[in-house]
Amino acid sequence: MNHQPTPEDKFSFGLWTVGWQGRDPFGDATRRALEPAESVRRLAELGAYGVTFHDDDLIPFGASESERESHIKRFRQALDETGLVVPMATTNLFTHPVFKDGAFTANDRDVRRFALRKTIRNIDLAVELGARTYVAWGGREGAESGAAKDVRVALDRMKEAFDLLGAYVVEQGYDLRFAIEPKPNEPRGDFLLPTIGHALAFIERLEQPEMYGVNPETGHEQMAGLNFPHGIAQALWADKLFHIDLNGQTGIKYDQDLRFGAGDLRQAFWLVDLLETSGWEGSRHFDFKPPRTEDLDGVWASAAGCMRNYLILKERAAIFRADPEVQEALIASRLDELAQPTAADGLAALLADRGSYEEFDATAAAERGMAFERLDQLAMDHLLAARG
Ligand SMILES: [Mn+2]
Repeated sequence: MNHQPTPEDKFSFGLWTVGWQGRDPFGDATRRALEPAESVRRLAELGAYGVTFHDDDLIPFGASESERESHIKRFRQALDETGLVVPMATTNLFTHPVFKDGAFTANDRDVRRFALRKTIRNIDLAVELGARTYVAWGGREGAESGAAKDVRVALDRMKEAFDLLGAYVVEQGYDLRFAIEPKPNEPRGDFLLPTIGHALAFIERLEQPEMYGVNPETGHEQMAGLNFPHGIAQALWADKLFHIDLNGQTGIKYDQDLRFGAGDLRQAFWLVDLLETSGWEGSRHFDFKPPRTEDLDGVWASAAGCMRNYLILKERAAIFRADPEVQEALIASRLDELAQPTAADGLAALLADRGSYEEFDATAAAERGMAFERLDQLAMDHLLAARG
């Protein structure tokens, strides 16, 4: 198979990913700044479909109205020239020092009001550029110490912010949904809405829950030691996977943002298998950071690697699913039985069924092997291209 991406693959990249200059807590930038239009052109050449942005990626914080217009104009020209689309946009509510204690949940009320206005301003631009999804990552919503943040009250403020943003979108008649991005920590000591599960539970408390879903990121769940494909499966099950951030991470440590496929390769394989078999139609969005060891050639190699790894895993997963021996192994592991309802005969029949309890042979059932190891080795063989 050809692993050359095309726009039909729906790969998208944040401007801040390839545009990352390599500044980290211990070192200065190792690369020059990229003009957004330059990134758009290079990504289009590589076979991408879309590009996404934070307001400040496109228009530097504090730019004048005329500067703002010229930045937008140059970006729009590059989009028109290349055919790249903008499926999503988001707000930077974490870089400027004003957000040091958060944005929607900052203890300072005037900071919260500024954060909402900054977000609303970029929602207008996002819609103007065709975005249908608005991501919200609370990059400073959290605390380092106990008394500093009353978490229950902060969650009231978080709900208030999302309800106001939802009301604005409805009032304007925009076709836009919000995707909340969970993360357990970094740069705050502990974040609010740290995992997919926390975010899903929060959404149900909002005034118009149907307008909100999640934007899970591979590394963010893995920083909490969680299984990313399992989290994505639950988001899909809840019909709440509104967007996804693909990258790589090796276990519980700082946010590595490696290119997709680096890090936990087995989880990457199961994730691609899940996305491709679920019929999910969202863009495959990469939120990674080309390591600061790389020059610009390395940046584009890293971006190309994200897409290539996705396509290779997609191919390996499809071959895995089509292998007759795998299909047989799935039956041996009784996946077909998992798909059967437990009591389609109803509660009364279950209670009357002596075979389900009084005459149930727990010892015999306990002795039945599940045959998962054979199934998993087949997956491993396919992932490593030792089969098919
Ligand atoms: Mn990350």
